[in-house]
Amino acid sequence: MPPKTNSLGLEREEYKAAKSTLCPGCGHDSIANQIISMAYDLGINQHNVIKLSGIGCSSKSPAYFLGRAHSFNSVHGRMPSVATGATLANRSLTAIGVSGDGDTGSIGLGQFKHLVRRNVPMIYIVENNGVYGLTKGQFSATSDEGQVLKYYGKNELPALDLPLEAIIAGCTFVARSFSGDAKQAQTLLKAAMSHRGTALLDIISPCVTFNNAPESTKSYPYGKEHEIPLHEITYYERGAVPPREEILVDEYAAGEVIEVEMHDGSFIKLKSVDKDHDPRNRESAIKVLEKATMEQQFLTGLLYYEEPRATLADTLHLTETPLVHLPAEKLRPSQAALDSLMKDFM
Ligand SMILES: Cc1ncc(C[n+]2csc(CCOP(=O)(O)OP(=O)(O)O)c2C)c(N)n1
Ligand code: SF4
Ligand SMILES: [Mg+2]
Repeated sequence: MPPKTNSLGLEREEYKAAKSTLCPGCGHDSIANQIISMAYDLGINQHNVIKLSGIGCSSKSPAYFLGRAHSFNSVHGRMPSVATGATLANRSLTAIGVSGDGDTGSIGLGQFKHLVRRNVPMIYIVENNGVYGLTKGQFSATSDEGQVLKYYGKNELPALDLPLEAIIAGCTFVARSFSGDAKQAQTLLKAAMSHRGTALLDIISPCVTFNNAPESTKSYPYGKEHEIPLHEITYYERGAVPPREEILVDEYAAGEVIEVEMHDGSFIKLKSVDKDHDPRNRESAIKVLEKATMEQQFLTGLLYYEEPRATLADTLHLTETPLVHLPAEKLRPSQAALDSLMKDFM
């Protein structure tokens, strides 16, 4: 039997990259596998993708997926500024950033919030394990308040909620998932690929070496037992027709279904499970997250979605032609223009 291939005639194997050097069972490896499956299923052309990361076990992940894509492993917490530059220099690239809770929530929080505020078009994945895995498990900005770790004592500080930070900063696609829920994470990844603007995916990704005790909200046992998906989510590629019996309604209440059309004509269908949450309502998304924090609920799914707003390249009125493809004479002022400018200073 010939091997199974996708719309580009490629096998899933061809979307893989280097062999992982992370600890066996690390949640980050599940996410790399989910990115591989997403890209294979959607028939993504890897040459049009740039992978970006900072520093951390999570930030090593881009080495383990899409081996034919462009890649830039930056400095700790500085991936957002590199991503901003890369996506401005070549607006035709699809950017996939992988970061950690330390990389984004601790050292990189300022950079992250400005990336979101500027609406840099990219998928921004936080592999959130609630510790600094690479440097041996210190508390991060998303560690549980009151958590006790053998070598570091008690965490006295409240945790930051990265989806909440993203919504407040103006993010138009905000989701949370669990590395142990491969189907949901893959569907959200596919939807995020169709979004025009920053799409934040905060994926709880357990560190099996330093933060996997059942009472930690970032552990596998906790996630498996406490995950509350807000809805069943299905992604339909552009042109796909959903089964006929599915009646889509405008008003969203528990048990009903909404359809959210994405920028590229694909759409997602959300069927609420037991929560009355409309992801198109910003106030409701903020309230749901505040309540989840107070009650230690592990809610997953699409938390907030808004019609795409101008991306940074639009705001700066950049030409549609990627800057990297413009000839030098279009990028630089002519000698005559410079001479005339100089005259104004004389
Ligand atoms: C400027 C700078 N400060 C500190 C460090 C040390 N450092 C490396 S990775 C890291 C934290 C990584 O944590 P996280 O982003 O959560 O990734 P994880 O390893 O948990 O996946 C720290 C503090 C560094 N490399 N550079
Ligand atoms: S230390 Fe933790 S985060 Fe790092 S590879 Fe091991 S399990 Fe994963
Ligand atoms: Mg971490």
